Amino acid sequence: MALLKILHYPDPRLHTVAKPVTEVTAEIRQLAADMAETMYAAPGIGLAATQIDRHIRMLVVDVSEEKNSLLTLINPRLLLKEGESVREEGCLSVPGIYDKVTRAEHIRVQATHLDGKIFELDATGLLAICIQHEIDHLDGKVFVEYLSRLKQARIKRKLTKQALEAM
Ligand code: K1U
Ligand code: ZN
Repeated sequence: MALLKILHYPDPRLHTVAKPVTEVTAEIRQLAADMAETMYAAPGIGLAATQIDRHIRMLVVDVSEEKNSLLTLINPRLLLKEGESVREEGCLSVPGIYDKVTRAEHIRVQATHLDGKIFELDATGLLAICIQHEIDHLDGKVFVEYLSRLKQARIKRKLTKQALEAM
């Protein structure tokens, strides 16, 4: 297994729209395992392939306290969005920044499993929020884009400065 490098905002590669996975190969299964390891090590509760500069439609999530409920979603597709929930979000690609985002409270998502089978999942609460956040990454959208232009500009300045200082 391997720890993968996570891209940081405002890296333009975070705005790439990911392509569907055409076949669940051994390479895809290995990438999913590496993504899970990277997510747990960060630590985080989700990770999209976009964040590790692989532009394919795959994400991992585990919102459990015990870190024993890993879900891998390949080619996820939102079938239903219901209600509204406002929650503070963070992002491994936007370190140190947390802000409130409004999303659907209940979702139904269709996805392909690592065994190649298609399944449907109903999610509410943090799991629903996290899956929506990760699907946004696959569509090239970072959560700060829900914030005001002023906040986005401040975050961009702060993270660019941090990146330059780290060089
Ligand atoms: O996509 C990502 O960058 C992962 C992100 C997922 C997420 C968090 C909160 C709301 C929506 C989506 C994170 O995991 S940020 C880190 C985090 O939330 C966390 C870290 C350790 C323990 C508990 C939470
Ligand atoms: Zn994120």
